[in-house]
Formats: sequence, structure tokens, C-alpha cells
Amino acid sequence: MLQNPERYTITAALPYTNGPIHIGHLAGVYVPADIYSRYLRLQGRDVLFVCGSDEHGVAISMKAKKEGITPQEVIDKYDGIIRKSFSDFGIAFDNYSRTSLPVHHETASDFFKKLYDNGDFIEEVTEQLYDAKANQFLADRFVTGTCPKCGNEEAYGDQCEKCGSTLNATDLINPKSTITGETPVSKSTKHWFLPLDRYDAFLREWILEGHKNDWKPNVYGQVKSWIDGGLEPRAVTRDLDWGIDVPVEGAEGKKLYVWFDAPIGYISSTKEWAAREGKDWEPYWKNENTKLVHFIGKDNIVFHCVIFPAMLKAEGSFILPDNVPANEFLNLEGNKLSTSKNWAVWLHEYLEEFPDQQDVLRYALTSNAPETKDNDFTWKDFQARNNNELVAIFGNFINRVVVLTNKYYNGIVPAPNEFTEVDEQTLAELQAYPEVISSSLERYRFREALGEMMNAARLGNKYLADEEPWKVIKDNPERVQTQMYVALQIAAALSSLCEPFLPFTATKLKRILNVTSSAVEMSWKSISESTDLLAAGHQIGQAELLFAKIEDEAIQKQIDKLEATKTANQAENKKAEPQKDLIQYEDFAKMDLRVGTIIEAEKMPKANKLLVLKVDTGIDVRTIVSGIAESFKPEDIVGKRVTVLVNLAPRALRGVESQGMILMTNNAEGKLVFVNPDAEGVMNGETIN
Ligand code: B3M
Ligand code: ZN
Repeated sequence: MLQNPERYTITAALPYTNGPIHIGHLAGVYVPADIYSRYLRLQGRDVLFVCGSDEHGVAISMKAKKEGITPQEVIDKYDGIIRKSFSDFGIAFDNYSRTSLPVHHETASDFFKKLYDNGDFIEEVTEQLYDAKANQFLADRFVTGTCPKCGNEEAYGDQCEKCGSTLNATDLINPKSTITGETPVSKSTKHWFLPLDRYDAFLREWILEGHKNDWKPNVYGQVKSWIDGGLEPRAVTRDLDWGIDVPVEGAEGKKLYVWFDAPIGYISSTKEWAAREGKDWEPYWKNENTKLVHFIGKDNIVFHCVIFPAMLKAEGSFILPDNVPANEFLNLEGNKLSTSKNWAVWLHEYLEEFPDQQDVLRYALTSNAPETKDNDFTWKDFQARNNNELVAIFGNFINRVVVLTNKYYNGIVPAPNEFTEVDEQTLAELQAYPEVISSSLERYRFREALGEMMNAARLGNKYLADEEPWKVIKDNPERVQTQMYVALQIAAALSSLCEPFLPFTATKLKRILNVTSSAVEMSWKSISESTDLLAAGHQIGQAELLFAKIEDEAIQKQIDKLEATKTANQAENKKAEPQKDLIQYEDFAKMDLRVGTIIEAEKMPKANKLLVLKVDTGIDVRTIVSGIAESFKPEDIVGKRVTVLVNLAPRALRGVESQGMILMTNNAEGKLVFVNPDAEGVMNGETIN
């Protein structure tokens, strides 16, 4: 691990511009990267935080085909939506580029050409999957099949998202074209391969030895199993019509594989930033005293820890990542987030429902971040985090401090009198927080760091609750001056300690405390060294609520919205049972189906699923036992018109003789429903043919 770096290059995974971004992207990649970058800037470090849109690849071509527009129209649409989402949520990149720009095409082409000229590629004509109907080679997401490593039947041609393996399309078992559904044929084509096996010793030495103590176990473990599984040459070109041309002779119609060009997008974004800012980009990618950190989700580990480092090593002039603190996946209400199933909380939609509450989402996602294992986002937890923590602890403390300072001293920080032992202990605890929070952040433990920041808010809340200045003021106003002075120091410290996590709140709090000017030193260093952050005489502003309580109705609305999505998906995905064997008309004619009415209904004692019904069949009133007790209350179905199979042989069920059957089916949610004859004006006993 690099000690005392001169500068930091922080990258966040380039989002594909084939759709908007959701809470899983924020939780997995962008909020932790933003926290880390903001924290480093607050320490006065030289930080470059870059990202950009990932605009090549089959996912975009597929989206274009699906929407009947060009890939360029797809990327322009979603690049704009994604940029706005990042800006709305305060993800403070120094530069956000896009890989469709010339600077990237040039950088990626030059990178490929250097490796090609060095002889680092294997050029080979191999058999690839081909869709004869679509007249197109199948790679990456153009083909799905069963993963040979874990059996996942929806693995893509280049990657299995379930076990993280990267695959060659020809590895798939039972492959199917996602363009036509056809089974692909094999067809020969020339491609260039990066011989990863040649980097086995380098990767073992650099990662398995060099980073066994400082890389997260979930990352180290995946990389180790991938290396131990045996490294193989990987194609870095494709037969596609969308992407970066392969810059060598004999490569007409071929493009760079998106996972070859995309990581180079971090370098292109740096070059774009440097050109705009009049800086030199090379130290950020070539100086050994630069700390390079990649923030990604777990499905990108192999590309960032094995393939891209092998490319950098081959190219020879670049540094290697110091750490890749990949997060696991975030689920939503117990189910995997899914763009295609619209099972997501889209950032642009969140802000429509919870305007100006970006920090609440940042807080809830960081509190529950999937740092070591997949984790679940629930709307109830979101509400609890806001109401029980942000409102009840952080917001309540700040509101009391500001209201009382304005009430007792017209907003002017009072001069303290003699400090008690509690005062001194409280201020000493406050001074420890910068180091405590820094220690967690330096180890990429963002949940832990956020918890410590909230402990600083708890420290203030508890101090005021124990000291009760609103009572002491009557008899001992001198004491209250000291109490409020101590509380104001904690509030001031929070305005800086919360900034990496809650940037919007930090800005608001600094405005309330009137500490936006540089005159007030609010660095973490000053917090740990001084107990006089807000000097006596400093004028603060008026109280404003930092957080608003979120009501149950607002949460229920979100839960209902997801339920509606689930129902829509079930209806869309429900596959009808295959038809049964053919019967003759005579077979059907044996069944006697009649219109009937339920005239009585009661639960079968000691039988959760059974109701005992009295049914007027028009022929007679008879008892029928029906397994619908878990779907219907007896009182709700009296009077219901039903379809009855009246000539089913009687059966004794729990001692009750059932003389017939009520016909039922299931709705999209899998709930039982009656097969109701459209019985307006139809008498009981009418036959159904
Ligand atoms: N576009 C993100 C993904 O796999 C991918 C990251 C590229 S980072 C260089 O969804
Ligand atoms: Zn797999």
C-alpha cells in the first residue's frame, strides 16, 4: 500500500449509457467514491476524481435495436440523464467524460497500437458464434447461455454476473442468440487476443502477494480464484458495427472489445480534464507516488484487477491501482435490482418524490452499504434512518443549538466561563473524531466512518439533554454561556465532519452557522487541535430545519409502486402451463358444469385451507368443500355466482362429504380467483357448455 502519496487518482466505474442509474449504482460505486474524494480534498490532498459514460458495447447496440433508434441517439439520451443524476446527488467529479469522444477514441487506439506494435497480442483466426438469421457474429450480450462454471442459465457471452467469471462466448453451454433466439452456428473470424496467461507470475506477485493484506477479502478472494482457475488469452476485438475501430491492417469491420477500451476511459477523462485546466495529466497515471484507486461493483472486479492491470503492465508506462475497494450488490425489498424489470429506485424519480432530500438517500445507502456482502434496501429502513437518526439526532441537536443561541444571545456565540469536567471531556471527545473517522475512511470503511460521524452528533445531543441549558438559564446564566459555547463547537465541527457523507447538509449548516468564509478555519486538523472553532462574538444565522420527518404515506406510496411493478412483471413473465393431452368431445360431454350461487360459507374446524360451502346449484342445495380458506373469508363469498362441476363423484374431506367442485383460477399475483360465469340474468342450474 502506497504511504504518503503525493496525489490521488480516484476513478468510478463508467456507467453504460443504455439506461438511467439507480440506487444500486450509488450505493455500490458512486457514493463511496465521492465520500473518499471529498474526504481527501478536506485534508488538503491533491485529488483527481474522474469518471465518464461508457458508450460502446453490445448493451448499447441492443438498446438501439430495441428502441428503433441509433446507438448515438441512445448514448446522447442517457449520457444527459446520467450526468444530471450525478450532479443532482452531489457526486463531485473533477471530470466526467464520455468514451464516444475523439480524445478517448484516440487514446484507446494508441494504447492498442502500442501493444500491437510490441507484439503483445496473439493474432488468431478462431471459430466464433454466428447468428445466420441476423447475419451477425454473436459476442457479449448478443448471446446468452449456461455458465460452464456455475450453471447460471442467463450468462452473457463475455461474463457471468452470478459467479463473476469472465467467459468466451464459445464457453457457453446451450447458447442462444439474443437477437433472433436462434441457436448460433460456428464461423471463423480473425481477432486479437491478450495472452493473460503470460501475466500469471506478475499478477500473483503484485496482487496475491503484494495486496493480500490491504485489498478487501471479497475482492482478493474473487481475483485469487480467477487466477488459480488458470488465465487464458482473451479476445480484445469484436465483429461489431458500434465501437472503436481496430487501428491495424486487416481489421475492417472490427471494433475494440468494450472492456478493452472502457478502463482506458479513465485516462482519457484525465487528459480531457488536464487540457481544460491547463494541467499535466501524466503524473496522475505515471508517477509512482500517485495513489490510484478504482471504485467499482463486484461484477467489474476481474476487469479492474486482472485484465486492465495486465494491459497497463504490457504498455509499460503506467502505474497500477493501489486498491480496488469493490462493493457487493444492493438488493431492493429482497429482490435483485433490475433495469430490464424496472425493479429499481431511479435517481431522477427519487428526486421527484423526495425533492432536496439527496442526503437522506446518501445516508441510508451508506448506512446499509453492501461493503462486504450483498445488502437490502427497504423503504421502511430508509424512513427509519431519516426519522430516527437524521431528524431525531443530528437535526434535533443543531436546531436546539441555533434556536437557543438566537433566543439567549441574538445569535452571537457567548464567551464561556469556567469549564466543568463534563465540558472538558466532551470537547476532548469531539477532538478525537477527525482521527477516528479518517481511520475508517482510509480503510474504505464508509459505513463505519458514517457511524462515527453520527456519534459526534450523538455527543452533542446527549450533552444538551444532560446539561438542560433551558432549565439552568433561570438561575445560572453564566453556566449556560459555557454550555452553549461547548454545544456550538460541536455543531461547527459537524458542519465539516459531515461534508463527505452529507454535502448538501454541510453547505446548509455552514450557512446557518455563518462559517462559509475562510475566516473560520474548519479543517479536520483544526477540529482535532482547537476547541475554539467558533470564537465568542461570532454571529450565527437563523434556524432552518436540516431534515424533515418522512411520513408513512410517502413510504407506502413507494412500496405500492414496487408492488405494481411486481404485478406487471408477473403478468408479463407468467408462462402459461403447456396444454394437456387432447381429449375427445365425448370426454368433455361427460362433465356437467352448472351456474351456482354460494349461499353459506364457514371455515372447516382445524383445517387452515378448507371452507365448507352450501351451494345452490339450481338442481339442489349441496355441500361442497373448497380449498380457498387462505384466499377468502367466508363472509366475503356468500352470494358469489360460481361455476360448479356438479357430477364429480362425492369425496369425504375431514369427515365432510363434498358433492362437486367450484372452479377457480389464479390472477397475475398468484392469488386465487373464482371462474365467474357472466351470470347476469342466468338462473342457477343453467348448464355451461
Ligand atoms: N460500464 C459498468 C457495468 O459493467 C461498466 C464499467 C466500466 S468501468 C471501465 O455495468
Ligand atoms: Zn457463472
